[in-house]
Amino acid sequence: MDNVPLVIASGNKGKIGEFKKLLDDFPFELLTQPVGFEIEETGNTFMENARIKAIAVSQATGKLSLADDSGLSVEALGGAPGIYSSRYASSDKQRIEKLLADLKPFSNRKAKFECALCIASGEKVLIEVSGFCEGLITFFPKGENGFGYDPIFEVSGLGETYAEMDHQKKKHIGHRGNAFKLLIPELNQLLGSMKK
Ligand code: ITT
Repeated sequence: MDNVPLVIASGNKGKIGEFKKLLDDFPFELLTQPVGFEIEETGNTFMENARIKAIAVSQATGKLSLADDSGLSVEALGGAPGIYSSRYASSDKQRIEKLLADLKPFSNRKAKFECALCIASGEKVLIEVSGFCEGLITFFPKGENGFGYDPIFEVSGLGETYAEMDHQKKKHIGHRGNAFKLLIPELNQLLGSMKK
């Protein structure tokens, strides 16, 4: 069977880079979404937004698509920025600065990274899974790897931020990797059904 075209329904280079590595062993031809493609994330949950993105990109391209909606929920901030993680400020640097400033008055640094993944074909949702990772918000950025909020998210029990880990370690314990572990059997089943 030829590789199956799969559009990564994301404009976030960090996410796309992680998906390229996560999907390395699968028989997919990975494609990017149309240049300038934008869709309003009107959902109230990570999963609703993942569905909205996956369906919109699949309908626009006529191909199978994979969307990821993810974000960081901080306990002392009542779960903010949560589903608004990308809209919290206008660049990764500003988002980190704002989060550290907003959290300054609090000693509770507990936070949770979540990731919802959705695979759609046209308007049909074929697979949806989610994963999370618990941790603490650091007092200043640490580490050079990764993207987004990685330098200020320290994984519980490890004392290391995502940005201090290599890709393999983040894949093993991170929110996207945890969601991906649940996606693997479903993807194998989907690919199996496409061969028939
Ligand atoms: P797409 O919707 O096009 O995929 P986005 O960046 O807008 O891109 P989201 O709406 O899911 O994606 O917003 C997630 C925010 O959380 C965004 O600011 C990301 O950079 C950040 N984020 C998601 N996963 C992350 C990770 O593994 N490490 C650090 N930051 C992450």
